[in-house]
Amino acid sequence: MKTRWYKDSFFYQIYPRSFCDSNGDGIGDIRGIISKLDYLKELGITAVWLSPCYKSPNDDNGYDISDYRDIMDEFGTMADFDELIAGLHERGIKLIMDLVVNHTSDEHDWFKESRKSKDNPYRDYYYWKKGRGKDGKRPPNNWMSNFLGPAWKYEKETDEWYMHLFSYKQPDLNWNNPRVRQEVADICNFWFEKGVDGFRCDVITYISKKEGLPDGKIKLPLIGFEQYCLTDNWHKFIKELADRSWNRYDTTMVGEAMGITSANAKEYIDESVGELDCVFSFEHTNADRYMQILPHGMNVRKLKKIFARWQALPKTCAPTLFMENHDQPRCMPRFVSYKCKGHFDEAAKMLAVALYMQRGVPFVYQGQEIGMTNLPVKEAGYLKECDDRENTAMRSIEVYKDVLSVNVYKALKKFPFLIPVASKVLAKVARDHARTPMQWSAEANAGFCAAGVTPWMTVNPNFVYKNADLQKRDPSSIWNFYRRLIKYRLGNEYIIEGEFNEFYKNSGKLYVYERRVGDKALAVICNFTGKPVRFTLPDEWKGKSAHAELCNYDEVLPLGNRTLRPFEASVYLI
Ligand code: ISL
Ligand code: CA
Repeated sequence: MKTRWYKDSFFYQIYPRSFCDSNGDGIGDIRGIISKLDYLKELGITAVWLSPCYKSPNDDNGYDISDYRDIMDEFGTMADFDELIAGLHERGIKLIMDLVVNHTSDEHDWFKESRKSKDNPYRDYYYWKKGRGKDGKRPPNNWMSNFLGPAWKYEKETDEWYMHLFSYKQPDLNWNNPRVRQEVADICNFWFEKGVDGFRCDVITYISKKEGLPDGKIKLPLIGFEQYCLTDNWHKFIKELADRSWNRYDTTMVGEAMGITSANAKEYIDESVGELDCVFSFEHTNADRYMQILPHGMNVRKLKKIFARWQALPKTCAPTLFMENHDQPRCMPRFVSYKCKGHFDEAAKMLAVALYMQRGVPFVYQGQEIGMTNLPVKEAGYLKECDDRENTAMRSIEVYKDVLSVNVYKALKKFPFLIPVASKVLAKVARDHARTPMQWSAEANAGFCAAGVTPWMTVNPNFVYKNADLQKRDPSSIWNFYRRLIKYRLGNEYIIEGEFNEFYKNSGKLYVYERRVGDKALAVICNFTGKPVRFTLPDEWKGKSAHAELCNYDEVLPLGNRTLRPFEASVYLI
């Protein structure tokens, strides 16, 4: 049944709340997406990953679902959704949705029942436990929520605590209950029957918890991680779900997979396993974090090492290729680490070449294709780094809306002296940065919503010169480069199947590799610095005729020993 269509596709992630507002309430919606289908077609992508659009009270922007078979009021109706999927399919674009089944919303009917009494038939859909200490006033174990604070909330009605690995409005489902597992299979099948082509599975590695829910190691920023990530019955649960649902359709199943790394990936994503097709692993997006918390500049050597480890996996394991999503800060200029003043566009294009000429399943996040940046906030002195031009600085504490950012500030109320530090960190890593409205044009509200409407989230002021409209008309824009690159990549046997060989592995400035098929290869050369860098041909490439395929400068220079221009990226067929 599975054609494994993900092997030759290009995904585009849509975060619906921030994509396009069609009805003037300042919130992106499905009809807004429908109005941009031709835009997606023009860009050339072949699949969309749509972040949650189900019924939700929006404590975590739709990652807290109160009805898995209905559409969020703000986003429209099921009829709109049906039109969306038809419109995508008409254009040859597949659709994968977001499957959020580690937890539900506390406003889901199951949880409303569950919390009523200990003998309610839904009690066992969730984790309920007595507290510790003689009066039961301490949480059942020491696990910490991924959104700060304890992973348990006390309910006096039944004198027990329920588990929530995220916000207290996102109670964890108990997968040990066979009824829960059948519900999940039924939900997947409901959407597959509607024509959905797959799912991105939210925090899927957390669904199985260690028997007895024992205390976890204190390994900041999390406590308990090893007790709920990929433990006990994980494979059993996923295998069962794949049999009952995923593998019965021609799907692509992408796992969001904290805990899966290049070292253990084979056990989870090899085709022979028949569970997930590929995963988002966060090794490379952590290459700029010190102890997983404090960001510093991207470590290019470390980044290359992580890329290379994924590339070295057997052909039956597909890596994903991404730099951004709705939880990550913008990749520009984060991933280049060198100052890119004066060369912003070249750097953005170079990153695209470095990433997407590799083997794997490519994803681009809305706005990445025009080089959208983090919000310019005062705290980090980040202003100048953010972009080429001056922006109006804003105070982050006033613009952050994300439950995680808000929790950080709440938690620090008692320690006000830490707020400036937290602000600096958030200025670089807050999830809010990826959630500012898509910049469509230089019109009011960046064309995201009508003039006079207040968008739900602050628009990045750089929209006046950084927007899709302008870039589509400029042949040398980032947008037009992405479009060319996507077209070049699709169907390209070197990129899809070629062997990956890297050169100058220890260079902290250059990323150089080839994608070989027999005696021909694509040669990929990327300068990660804003300065000219001397390049010497690797022996393997000497004396070969070379045809220039892709370059981020208008003036294409031949392959040879020469000086690379700042952030130059050149691809040759040799
Ligand atoms: O984004 C994070 C920190 O920067 C992560 O800890 C994030 O919470 C984690 O990757 C899980 O993310 C997914 O599940 C969350 C949801 O808030 C995220 O948006 C989603 O991508 C809970 O459903
Ligand atoms: Ca709207």
